[in-house]
Amino acid sequence: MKANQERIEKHIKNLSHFTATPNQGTTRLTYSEEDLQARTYIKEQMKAYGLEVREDGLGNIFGRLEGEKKDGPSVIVGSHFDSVPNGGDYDGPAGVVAGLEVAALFQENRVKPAYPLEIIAMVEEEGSRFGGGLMGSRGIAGYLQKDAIQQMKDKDGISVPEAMKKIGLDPSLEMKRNPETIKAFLEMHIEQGPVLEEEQISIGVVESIVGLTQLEVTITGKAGHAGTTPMDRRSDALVTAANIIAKLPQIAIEEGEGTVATVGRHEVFPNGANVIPDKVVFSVDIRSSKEIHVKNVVQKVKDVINSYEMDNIQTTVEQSLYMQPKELNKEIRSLLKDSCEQLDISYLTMNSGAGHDAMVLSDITDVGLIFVPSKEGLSHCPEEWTAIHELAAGVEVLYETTLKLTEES
Ligand code: HGY
Ligand code: MN
Ligand code: MN
Repeated sequence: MKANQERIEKHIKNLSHFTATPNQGTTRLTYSEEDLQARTYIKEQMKAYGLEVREDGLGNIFGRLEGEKKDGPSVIVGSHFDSVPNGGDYDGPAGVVAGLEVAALFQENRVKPAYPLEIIAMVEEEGSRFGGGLMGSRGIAGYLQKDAIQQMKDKDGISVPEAMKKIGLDPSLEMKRNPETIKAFLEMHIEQGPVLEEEQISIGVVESIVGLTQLEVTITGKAGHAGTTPMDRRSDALVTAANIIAKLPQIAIEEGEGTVATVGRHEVFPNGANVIPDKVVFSVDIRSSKEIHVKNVVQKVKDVINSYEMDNIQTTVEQSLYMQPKELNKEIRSLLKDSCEQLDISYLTMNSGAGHDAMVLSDITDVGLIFVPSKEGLSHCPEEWTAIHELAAGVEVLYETTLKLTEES
């Protein structure tokens, strides 16, 4: 069954318009005006494809096609639709559009599945507004309680429930999904790396996803006048932070095995050119394919930070996200490979250095994740790009696999 490339291209293009930074990539923060525009569009498309639409207690969007087995567990297909600041048009939306196209093909071919099909568009996978990340899928998996959600605030101090209400969502609804209502979850995502393009292979069947953690580090010193404070009487939070950050890459390099550490977000207070900074907050993102390396690096980073504690410099480290490495379901991996072979689409098996909602949902159901090529391996930047025909190949693999998973077993 061929996917409709015009429809796929239309959805990708339309979703790319919902950005706070036109001509400078996609910036679509969760529960923002741009989220609301994208959400409205996605719900309209779901209804057009004959799906029953609802939003859960975090604003994850579900479009449901009933199965013959009314109360049977659903096969869920989709991804996230939030973005990093100035990101690309494909990270997340490629998987949501793939879900929409699978639903369109079910409708076009009048498929009456035995098990229900649900298309999903999840929120706050990147963590760009509320920190941490994987929020939508962690809510579904039951890892987030209502009081924790109340504490999750953006840089302006707006909480998740407040932000939800602002765009007409209802935070009192249930977030957690009963695992017995899910048969499987399938996600298509751009690779965000160079392997598929370099090997000229169409599909990556993902075997495992790296373990990852995000730390929130706060360095507190003493504010002062840049001109009148002698150099030997300063407690400069920014100089301390810079000394710490400069040491982090070497910790990851020495840990080896592909371990990575990144300081991506960094805020200086009060951020005046003639003021000695009294506070710096920065993130540390640490990943490795083996959990022991993540834990080792976290400990070494904490030791470095503690070594800068002195009378006028205080430090704190909070862990905003921790995910163990995940191996994805073997049966679904072989179903995905069978679909590639059936369609004569080239594939290879690979591991993921990026985190995905699939790694969270693999704790409560059987999960499959496929990659499609990223041009020059670029992602999390406006240059992110995947050819429509490559997206279509991924959709066709998903469609065949979804047919198998939703039919009478
Ligand atoms: O950071 C990641 O790996 C994903 O893009 N959220
Ligand atoms: Mn991403
Ligand atoms: Mn993503």
